[in-house]
Amino acid sequence: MSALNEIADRLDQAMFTATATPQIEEPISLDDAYEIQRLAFANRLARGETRVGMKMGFTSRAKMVQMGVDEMIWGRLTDRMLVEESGEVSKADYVHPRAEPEIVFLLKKELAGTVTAIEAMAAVEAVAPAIEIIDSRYKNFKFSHSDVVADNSSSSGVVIGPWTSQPQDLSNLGMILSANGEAREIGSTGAILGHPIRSLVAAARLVADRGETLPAGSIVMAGGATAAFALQAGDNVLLEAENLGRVQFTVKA
Ligand code: OOG
Ligand code: MG
Repeated sequence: MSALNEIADRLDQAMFTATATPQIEEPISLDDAYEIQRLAFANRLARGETRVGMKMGFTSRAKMVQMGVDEMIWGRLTDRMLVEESGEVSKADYVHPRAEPEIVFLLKKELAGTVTAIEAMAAVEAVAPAIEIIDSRYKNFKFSHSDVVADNSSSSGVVIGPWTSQPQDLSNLGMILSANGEAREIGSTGAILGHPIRSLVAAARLVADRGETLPAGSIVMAGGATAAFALQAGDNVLLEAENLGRVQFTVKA
């Protein structure tokens, strides 16, 4: 078994058992980190999960500053990560989950490689507000750029709100993420690379760099517009996104 496989299995087990694992000791290249991500994801597919899309990370200044990584990253999503709107998650299923406000695109056409913002928007079937539940498998939620990529960019869960098929201007829509009626993070879709469509443009390019595409029917998460906050048992988390609607979920022990 190669070293990359061993790290992939360790990260997969950490995720599966919701137990923190140490950061990767040896410095690894970004290529190796994406290969570890691919290998660990293959374990999930082998357990019967299906791929539903991808997520972008570190597309806003707030997220880069909070985590100390200043380059965009991406991760893979499965059906098991989808949390029902107004549903409930169990804190015990995660290591140290956090929530952040996002925008999700549903694609009606495949996208890959270099595309313009107009081409990217033409491939979008619908847009929805979403709350991402991120969870690092690393101790203390601390990681380097390559560590977090190997850990599937902290992909863990997503609660998707109402789909809008003819979205208006997405450049500056207010987002309020609250817990138990108290605002925790306030931002704008404009915090995502100036306009969330730029995240979809970047997503098409980044997957193509690794020989992949964004197939029709897949969802693409544009990245957190604000910093994330730590979830506690008992939290009712609500995202209100201007013009796009509301989405919420509850955390139990
Ligand atoms: C890494 C994932 C980043 C985002 O939206 O920027 C991310 C992390 O913060 O753990 O999901
Ligand atoms: Mg995110």
